[in-house]
Amino acid sequence: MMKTRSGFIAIVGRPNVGKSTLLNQLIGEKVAITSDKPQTTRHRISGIYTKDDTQIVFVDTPGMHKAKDLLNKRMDRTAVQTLRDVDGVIFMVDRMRGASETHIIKYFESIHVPVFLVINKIDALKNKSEIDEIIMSYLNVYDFKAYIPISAKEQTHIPKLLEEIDKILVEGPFYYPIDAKSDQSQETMMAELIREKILYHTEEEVPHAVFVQIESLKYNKKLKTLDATAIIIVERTTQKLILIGKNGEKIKKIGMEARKDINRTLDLKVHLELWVKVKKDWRNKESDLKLFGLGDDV
Ligand SMILES: Nc1nc2c(ncn2[C@@H]2O[C@H](COP(=O)(O)OP(=O)(O)OP(=O)(O)O)[C@@H](O)[C@H]2O)c(=O)[nH]1
Ligand SMILES: [Mg+2]
Repeated sequence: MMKTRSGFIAIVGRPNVGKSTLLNQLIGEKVAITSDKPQTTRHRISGIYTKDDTQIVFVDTPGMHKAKDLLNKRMDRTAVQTLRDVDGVIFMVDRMRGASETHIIKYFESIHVPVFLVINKIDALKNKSEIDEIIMSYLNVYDFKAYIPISAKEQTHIPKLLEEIDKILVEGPFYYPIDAKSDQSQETMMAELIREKILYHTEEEVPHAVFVQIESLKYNKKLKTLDATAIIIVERTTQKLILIGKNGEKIKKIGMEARKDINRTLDLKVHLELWVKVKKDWRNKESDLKLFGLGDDV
């Protein structure tokens, strides 16, 4: 039998630095949703990279920050716990070291695996010398395995990052079939794609107050489509009104874009029905979080 090599690599960092964008580029497919709003990723998502004799499971995590509500505290903990189960860590940053980066680095002291400092968004820097300034601010605070400037968006230096990760892999089994790309169910991915459109079309507190749940999925033999009903949960009636929009225009647009993306990303023809429901303060209720798969035991 062929000898195989494998490993689990966590991707951690502050919210909005580009972790999920990198995951998607590494896998070559949309595995995780992304947005310009912080706290987009809420649970850990594995993206599976398989090439020749090598399989790397990249574990995307929610952005780490000082959390206020129970949901965000849970998200933070998810990221911290992921650090314990991996063979290496990508610590992603997009600026010089500040208090929040220093806070995250503290968690690396108790794990005994290599940590790569990945400086993302170099396409947005005006000057190459800024990369050096950023790297300098991280020297002497932790013994990073390597310092790798990249642009996840423009796919700059991603092979270099893979090369560095490859060096730390050891002999091990393939944990997933060779054609697997993600550990997410189709249903979860569908809900995530709907949430991504909501993130795009709403502002301020609304994106954070939303949870999407697929209520029913039925195959329609006659039309050869999947009939899906999704419930969009918000925390207040005002948020519900914002989401629905004037004459229902906003929700219609969200539904249309989600349907198109589900078709493109999951290769599924769906008929999508969206309902908006208010569940007061769900982000702070253990019972609701549990119901949504974000409970204490995850
Ligand atoms: N200019 C530039 N923007 C980027 C790059 N990578 C990601 N972005 C943008 O940064 C924003 C955040 O990207 P995400 O991938 O959702 O960030 P994240 O770290 O997963 O965020 P959370 O899930 O909220 O923690 C999006 O608007 C991306 O398009 C990059 O290399 N260059
Ligand atoms: Mg993310």
